[in-house]
Amino acid sequence: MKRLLPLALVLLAVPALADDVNRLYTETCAACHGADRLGAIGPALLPENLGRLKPAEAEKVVAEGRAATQMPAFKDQLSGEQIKALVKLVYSPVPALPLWRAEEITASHLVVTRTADLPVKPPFKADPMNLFTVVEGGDHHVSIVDGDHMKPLYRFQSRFALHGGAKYSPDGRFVYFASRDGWISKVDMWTGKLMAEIRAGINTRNVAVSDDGRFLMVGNVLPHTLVALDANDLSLLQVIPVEGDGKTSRVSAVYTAPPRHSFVVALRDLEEIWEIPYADDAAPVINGLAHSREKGLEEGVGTDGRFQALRIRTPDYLDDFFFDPGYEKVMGASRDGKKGMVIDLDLKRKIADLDLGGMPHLGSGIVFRQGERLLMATPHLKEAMVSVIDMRTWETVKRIPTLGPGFFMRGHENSPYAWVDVSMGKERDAMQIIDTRTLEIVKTVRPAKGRLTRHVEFNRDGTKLLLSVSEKDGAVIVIDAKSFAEEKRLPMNAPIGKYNVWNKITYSNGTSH
Ligand code: DHE
Repeated sequence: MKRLLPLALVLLAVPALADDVNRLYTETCAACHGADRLGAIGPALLPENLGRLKPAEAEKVVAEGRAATQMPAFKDQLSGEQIKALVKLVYSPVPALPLWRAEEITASHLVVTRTADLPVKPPFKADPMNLFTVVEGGDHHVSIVDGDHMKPLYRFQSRFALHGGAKYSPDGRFVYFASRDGWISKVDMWTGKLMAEIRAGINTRNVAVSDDGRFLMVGNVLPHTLVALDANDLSLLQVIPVEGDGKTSRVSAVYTAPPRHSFVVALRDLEEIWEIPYADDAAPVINGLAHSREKGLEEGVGTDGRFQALRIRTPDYLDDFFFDPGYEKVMGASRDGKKGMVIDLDLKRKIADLDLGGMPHLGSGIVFRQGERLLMATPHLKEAMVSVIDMRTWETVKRIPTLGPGFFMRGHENSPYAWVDVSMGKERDAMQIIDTRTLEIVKTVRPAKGRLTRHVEFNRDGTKLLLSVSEKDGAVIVIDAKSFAEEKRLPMNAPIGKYNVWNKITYSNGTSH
């Protein structure tokens, strides 16, 4: 028979247990992950930052350690119960929203290499515009690959959990990364050397680079801020609180809109898009208002400093979005994933609805021409199809059924074929190839049977493409873009995103920006 503890004893035991686990955390984890759980040499241990890791996997990491990192195994030191309690603790919110203000950001700033110490010519024989950056999520490394000979040049450790696309300086010389923990790193593509780092947030969505190469804008989930950095040495320029109507908001994503010389920002908790002009001759935002054309549609956010945000009200929250090639219109997907809309950034209002269910992953969409038509295609995270939308009429011209919901789509101006994964469904090893002239699937390939395969990036001239087998003992596969024949495998540790310098700096229609 179970012995029941008297109620008073149970009540006394609860705080005691909480004290125990806090003490355990301080003794075992705080030195690397910070006493406040905001991260130090190890990543931040907050529920927001751990969203991609299941608690059961976290328990395994505590017990067995993490290969190729400084995370040791604790299974000989801690009991199963203690490991469970620690994991429960790090998945619970910290009592107060942590501060990450200008002073904390500035204190984290590190300049590692001086530009003057870099070579003036590439120390390799390959087109520097045809290099690729490959993010290897398995052991948090980055490889720089020579795209002419398809061989790795450098491999270096990155911050923990990079996320979002790598972004380049307009001349392609430097690459910028954002980690989910808010670290922004700048690396020289010609040497693989780390130039500078700064922690712009506690939990970051992504980073954008201005088209003139002068500024970076970082969008944060924690705290609710946008952070402007000097692209040269990553020093802090301005912290912009993301707030309006008495509420603050997380950032969904920030992108640069090159012809507008502005950053465009989608917000998670305000029904607004923000546009932040960065040109020196941009129209001023005065007392929070700027050249308002339609009352109530446009307001500015009065922060002190160079960067001011123009607010465009939207009929819904936009979690994901995509630009037309002229960067005048924004296609947005609403939070419930049931519909979409088109916002005109000049008119500053919604101009059309989009017939888009199944949670389209617009950020992964591509644009291509079909005769006179300008079409956009997007995979869906929750439906087994690719939607094709006419960018003049905003009609859905075709829904192409696929083997499963997908994450990423890619094309290139010099190839008639677009590649899409179906990795959100059961057939995670399949890639489907769509002929953009007929909008039909022409082939399904499975280069690594049963293994998670997704994310394509073409080389500079569109003749070859790289495909990721995104597993620990995975690979990047080099494929001929015409025959779809495999040419080579580069072994890599859970590679996900790959980013070709030329395609990115020219804002190719077939890739993400
Ligand atoms: Fe991403 C880009 C949002 C989950 C890998 N992802 C982006 C971007 C956004 C976004 C807004 C564009 C930023 C940019 O490039 O500047 N991602 C989200 C989510 O909301 C989502 C669904 C949930 C979340 O965890 O935040 C999500 N993403 C994932 C993953 O699970 C992936 C597969 C693995 C991972 O690393 O977490 C993943 N996301 C990527 C990659 C890109 C990306 C590789 C860049 C794609 C590109 O080609 O540009």
